[in-house]
Amino acid sequence: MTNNKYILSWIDEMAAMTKPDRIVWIDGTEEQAEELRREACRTGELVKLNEKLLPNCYLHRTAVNDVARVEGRTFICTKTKEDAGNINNWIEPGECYARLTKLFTGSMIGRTMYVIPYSMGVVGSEFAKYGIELTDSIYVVLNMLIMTRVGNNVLEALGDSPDYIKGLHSKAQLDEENRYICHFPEDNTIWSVNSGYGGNVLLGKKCFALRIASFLGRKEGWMAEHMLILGIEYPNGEIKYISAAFPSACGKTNLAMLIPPEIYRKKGYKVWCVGDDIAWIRPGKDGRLWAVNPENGFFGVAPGTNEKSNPNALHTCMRDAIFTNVCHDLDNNTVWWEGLNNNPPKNALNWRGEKWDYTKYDKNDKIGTSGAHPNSRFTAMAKNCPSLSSEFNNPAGVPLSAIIFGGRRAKTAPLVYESTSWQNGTFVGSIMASETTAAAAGAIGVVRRDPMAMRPFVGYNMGDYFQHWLDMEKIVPHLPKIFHVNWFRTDDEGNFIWPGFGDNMRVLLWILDRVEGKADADLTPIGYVPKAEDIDTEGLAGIDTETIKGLLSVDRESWREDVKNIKDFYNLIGDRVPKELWKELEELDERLK
Ligand code: OXD
Ligand code: MN
Repeated sequence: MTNNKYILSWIDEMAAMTKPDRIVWIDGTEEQAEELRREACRTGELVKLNEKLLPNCYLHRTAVNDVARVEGRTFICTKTKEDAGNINNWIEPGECYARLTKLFTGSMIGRTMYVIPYSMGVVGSEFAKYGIELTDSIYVVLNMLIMTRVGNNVLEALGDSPDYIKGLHSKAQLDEENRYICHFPEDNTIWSVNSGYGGNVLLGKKCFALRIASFLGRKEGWMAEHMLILGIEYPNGEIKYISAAFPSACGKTNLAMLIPPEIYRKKGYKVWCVGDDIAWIRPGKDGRLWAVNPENGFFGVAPGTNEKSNPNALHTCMRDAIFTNVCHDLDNNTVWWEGLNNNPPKNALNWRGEKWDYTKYDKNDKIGTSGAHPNSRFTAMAKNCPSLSSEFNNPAGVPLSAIIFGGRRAKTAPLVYESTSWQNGTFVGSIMASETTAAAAGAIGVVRRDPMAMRPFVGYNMGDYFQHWLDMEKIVPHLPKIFHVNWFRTDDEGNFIWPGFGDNMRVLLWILDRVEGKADADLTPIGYVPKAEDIDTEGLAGIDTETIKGLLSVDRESWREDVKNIKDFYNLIGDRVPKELWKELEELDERLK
C-alpha cells in the first residue's frame, strides 16, 4: 500500500497496543466496500433496505447510550490548559495518552483493524489535508467512504511525508463512563474510544475538519469554520457564493440545499449547494477569501426532512445512503422518521430496534416514544444531491461574497442585519447565540452563546480564535461583508413569523444586493437593517411590509439584557478575548442607551 515509514511505524505501534486479529487496508474500491457491506449485514451491524425503493441503502442502529456527540467527553489536549482555553475540556497530553492507552490496550482483540487513508478536500489540491483513521468498526469505514475521499491516491499524494492526521478509533466496550474523544493538535493526533456514533467516530468530520483544522488554520493563515457554502445563480448566469454559520440543528442543511420560491425560479434564479456543514477558507491570490467544502457527503439530521422542508436532501439520501437510528418500516423494508410525512408505518421497529406503536407517540417524550431518534441521521453522497454545485470539486474553491451568522432567537435578533466592518462582523460572530427549544431537554428559552457556531469545535483557546478572525483583515484586502440572520422570530403566541425554508432566498438576495451596493439600509445600534420595502414579499401569503418592519425591529431592552449576558460570556472565555471585541461591546452598550 505504502512505504511511508511514518505511517507504517505508527500503525505498528497502534496495532501493538490494540492487538487486532488482522489489519485490512481500505483502498476505496467499490468491490471492497461491497464486501464490507455484505459482512456487516451478516453480523447484523447493517440491515440492507429495499433495493427497488432505496437502492444501495442500509440501516444501522447505535447502542442506545451512544446517539449523539458528547461535548462533556470531548477534550483538547494541548500542553498548557491556557492554550485549550476555558471553553474546552482539557487533559494534559501525557496524562491523557496514559489514560486512553489503558482503554485501547487489547481493545481490538478478536476484531479487524481497518486502515482508512482519506483526504479532506480534493486530493492534490492546495486546500487538501490528509488523514489516516484506524478503526475496528465497519460502520465507520462505510461512512468514511461516503463522507471523505478515501483510497490509494491519498497514500500516493502523501508519498514519504509525515504530514497527516493520525486518527485512532475503537468501539472498545461502548462504555459511556470511559468514552473519550481526545484531540492532540500539537501532535496531529485524534484518539476516540468507547463510542460508535458518527460525530464522535468519523474522525474526518468534527475532530479533524474543525477542531484540528482550526488549530492548523491559525498556524498557517487560513480558517476552518462550521459553515455551509451555497451559490446563488442570477438569471444572467452570474453566481455569487455565501458561507453561513448556524449552531447545530438550526437548519444548515436546509439552507444549503434551498430551492428558490416559484416566482424566482420562473425568473431563472437557482441555488447551488457546495457544502452543508464545514468550510475551509483561504486567502486567494486575488485578495479575496476562497472556500471549499472539505467533505464528500452529508451527515444530515433525518427528522423534519421532507418534500417541503428539503426535497434535495430527501432525494440525495434515497440511494447509496446509510441511515442511523431511524424507524424501520417492516412492511416494505424502508425507513421512516418523524416529519417525513403523516403516514407513520403500522408495522415497524423504532430506533432502538423494538416493535413500535405510532399511536403512543408523545411530543414531549420523543426519545422514549418516537419511531426515529431525534438525532437520527442519513449519510449520503454529495454527488447524489440534485443541486450540487459544479464547483464542488474545483480545487480552488469558490470566492465568498458574504459571510452569514445566524441563531435561533425568539425576540432579540432581527430577520437580518449587516455588520459595519470586519472587526464589527467578528464581534457579531463572537456574540452568536441560540435559545433552547422544546425539542431539547431542559428549560426552554435559555440563551446558549455559540460563537461562530464553533463553541464545540474550536481546537484551541476561544479568545485566540477571535484574534485569528480579526487578524484575517491584515492579510486579506477584499474581505466579504458579514451579516447576521434570524429565521426564528416568534409572535406573542410563539408562532414563527417568517416562513423560512425557500423564502430565506429573499433575505439572501438583499444581502447580495448590499454587497453590490445596490440596496439601501438604516443604521441601528446593532448595524444596518434593510428598509422594509427592500425585502421582496411578492407571492408571500400573509406577509406584508408591516410584518417585515416588525421582523426588522431592534428591541433595545432585550439587547441590553444580551449585553450583560455577553459580558459574562467574554469573562468566562477569559483574558485572551481581544481588546477590540471588548471595545465593540462597550460601544454597542453605549449606542443602546
Ligand atoms: C453536526 C453537528 O452533526 O453540528 O453537524 O452536530
Ligand atoms: Mn455541524
